Amino acid sequence: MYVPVLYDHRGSICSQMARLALVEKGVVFERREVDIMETNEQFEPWYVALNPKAVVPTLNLGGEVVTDTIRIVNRVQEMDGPDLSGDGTTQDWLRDIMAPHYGVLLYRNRLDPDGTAPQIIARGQLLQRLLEGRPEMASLLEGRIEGNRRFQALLRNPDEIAEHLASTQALVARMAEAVDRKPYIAGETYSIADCFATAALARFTIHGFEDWWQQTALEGYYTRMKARPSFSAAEVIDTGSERDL
Ligand SMILES: N[C@@H](CCC(=O)N[C@@H](CS)C(=O)NCC(=O)O)C(=O)O
Repeated sequence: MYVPVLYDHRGSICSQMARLALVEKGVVFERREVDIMETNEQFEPWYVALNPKAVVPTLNLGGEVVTDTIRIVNRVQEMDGPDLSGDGTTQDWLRDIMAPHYGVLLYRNRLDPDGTAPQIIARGQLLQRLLEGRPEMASLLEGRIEGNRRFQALLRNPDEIAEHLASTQALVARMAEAVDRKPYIAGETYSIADCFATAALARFTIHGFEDWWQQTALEGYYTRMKARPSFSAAEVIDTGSERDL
């Protein structure tokens, strides 16, 4: 028998979603921290061989390598353990809760007065240097450089940032409606949609968005999710400052 290995980063929201699914399923797994912030380990050839998009998380099930958080939690759901499949709305929730541009929510408060984001500019420069040193990764790195350019342009546009905030707030309102009708995001039982919702609400808490759901059914829901043993076991982070992420 193998021990599943999750390649992840402690603070990454996608990693927290995957960890919650594994813990709630009762899977015994090992974590391998990939430093996506300081040393940019995600671009090391050994990691790109596992995850060609060079992002976390990646789940290795004894040689079956699963990437993309939605695919990972669905694969975890197929493993032995409690049924986390939810109802007919589960997959829509996974897509919708993954949809916000979490980077915009984070970096909108790290802008210089002229709208530039020093960390994102530094990331673009790093990608450029990597491209020069690793021509074999040209297609991956050129795609990421283009994404970095689009991200920088977006951050310079206050209207676009406001649109992202508004659509994220609308998502939270829909989540509140869902848990007003049923105990969990996707129905009567805990599901992988709750793993996504919990990690997202944790992140929104760090951003200071709690007033979006105060005095809605989501308030009690989040209290219940935090009280589950999985919250601490999966190291979900909802305290500290945006700077620590
Ligand atoms: N669609 C991917 C997105 C993964 C993703 O963007 N992961 C972030 C952390 S939450 C990451 O690895 N960032 C590192 C980087 O952008 O270089 C998934 O769901 O797995």
